[in-house]
Amino acid sequence: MGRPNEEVEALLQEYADLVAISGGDAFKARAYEKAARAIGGHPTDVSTLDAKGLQEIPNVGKSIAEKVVEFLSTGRVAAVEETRASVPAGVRELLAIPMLGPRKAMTLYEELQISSVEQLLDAVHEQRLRDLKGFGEKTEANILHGIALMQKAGKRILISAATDVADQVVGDLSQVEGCEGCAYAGSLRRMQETIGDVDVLVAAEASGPFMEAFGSLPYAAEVIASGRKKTSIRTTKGLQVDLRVLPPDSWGAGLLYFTGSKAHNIRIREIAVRDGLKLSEYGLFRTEDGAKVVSETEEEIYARLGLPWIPPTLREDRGEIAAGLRDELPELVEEGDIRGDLHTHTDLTDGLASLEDMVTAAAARGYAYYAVTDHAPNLYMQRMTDAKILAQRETVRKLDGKHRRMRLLHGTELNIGPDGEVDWPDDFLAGFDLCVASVHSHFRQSRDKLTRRLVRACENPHVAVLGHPTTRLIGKRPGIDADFDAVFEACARTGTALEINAHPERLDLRDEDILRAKRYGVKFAVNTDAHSVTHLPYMRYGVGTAQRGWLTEDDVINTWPLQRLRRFLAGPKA
Ligand code: DGT
Ligand code: CA
Ligand code: CA
Ligand code: ZN
Repeated sequence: MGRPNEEVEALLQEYADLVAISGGDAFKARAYEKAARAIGGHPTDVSTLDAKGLQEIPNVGKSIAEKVVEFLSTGRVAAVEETRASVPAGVRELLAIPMLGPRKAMTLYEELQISSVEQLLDAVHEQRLRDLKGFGEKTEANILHGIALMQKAGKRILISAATDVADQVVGDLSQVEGCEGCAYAGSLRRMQETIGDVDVLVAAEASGPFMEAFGSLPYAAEVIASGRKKTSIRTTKGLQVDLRVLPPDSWGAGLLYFTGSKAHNIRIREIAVRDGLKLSEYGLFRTEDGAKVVSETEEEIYARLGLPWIPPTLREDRGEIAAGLRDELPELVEEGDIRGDLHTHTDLTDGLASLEDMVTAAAARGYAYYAVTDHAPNLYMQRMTDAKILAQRETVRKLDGKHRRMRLLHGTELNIGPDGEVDWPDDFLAGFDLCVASVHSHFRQSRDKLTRRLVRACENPHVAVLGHPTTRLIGKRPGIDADFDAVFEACARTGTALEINAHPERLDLRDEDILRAKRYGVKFAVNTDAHSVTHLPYMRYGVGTAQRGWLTEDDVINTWPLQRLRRFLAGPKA
């Protein structure tokens, strides 16, 4: 897929895993991992760089740069192939299990010859792991839990990966002669947090040329099924894409039908039936004589059923039909309403880009304001100090207003400690424009303890935003087990905004939690938590999630003018 940086990132990460599994130098494995991350987050297309240019990317040295050049020119790297050959594929598969690292995977293979997830499950159930050095009942429980998480995520993929593929397919098919319309539908149009397959629709008189073009796209690895109405492919990255070609005059009906959700479709079909109508992917018809009523646009179909057009992100049968019938649909927040990002990092901690580069990229997005919130000292590996953050503040003040007049806020992302305490004393915290506070450790405390911990963080007068509140990582780590109703209540009471973290692996809070929290009168902040300039556009996924939670501009503090935002930050707490 036209994203060399991601391909190189995946290759270097695989190599890092292979080195670690095969008992190689841990330092070397870490070096490859860091380089993988740096290249993945690098804004320039690496295929346009030579070895020298590559070495200007942080964490990319000579030997790594040479491997990247080798990969970009030949599609393979000899050193990686060699290491691959020495590690059974099944062992590397084990690494996909959350909470199972390379060292343990290697032990499992060497001591018990385990080289697949099934074999590992058998061994756990037969209690064969307990006798291994470094394993115990707790490890067994973790492994079982990890496997369950992985299986639950199944083959669903992150919304970002699906969006990249869908944009590419829509772009390519729009070029085919005779195309009168092309768009993606399904769960991706509804912006669900993970995507099973991508559904693309084309409006055209003749389907043949589109089916043909689709099957021969350079990133189509395999045609799974092909027909006159529908063709399915699997991309080189393993994602399924379905293409359906519709007659142009049933575009609206097709779009509505294939956007779903199934539950939403069933509801509107019920309304149609009550009106003596029949709704299909071809249009709305009179039951009596089969005469077509409307079919060309979604608006016309909804209107004939007594409904306003319903935004796809609401089409989940969560009350949108009833609200539409009463003409009480929310005016959803949109990406264009976002005036700034309130949770971002730089290379002062674990970000990949400098403060200047992040600010320049943020200003290019047209933001009115932007907060820099690097990690605080209690996340020891980030090595933050008072001196460093104060020096950063000076630079922030100098850059304030210099890029397209964008205003800068100097903040930090605090760590919520095991008892709800945060970094730095009160007087030091008072110097920040904004404090985000997040849980980064001690995920497995008791429910009571976790709840009290989060509530206490909200009660801290300096904490304005609760960052990635559940800390879940999609397909990798479950959210923490707290009484979130109590947390939402505390946020509302203390004027603490809940973050909707837009990173596609987090999307935290998720839609259902947002809906619940909104009932407490909480405000939200949609933030990217960007660690590189390439993460700033993740905002769209956060806004999609906010829409799925029925949020309006008024609910989201970073759509507000700066003055109103500042009043909120000073808050009832001040
Ligand atoms: P996914 O792919 O699992 O992330 O979820 P969707 O919603 O994209 O589901 P998918 O790809 O199976 O189908 C796309 C849409 O097409 C779905 O949301 C509703 C519609 N659809 C497909 N098959 C049927 C069906 O048999 N009955 C109804 N009512 N709708 C269907
Ligand atoms: Ca789908
Ligand atoms: Ca599908
Ligand atoms: Zn964080």
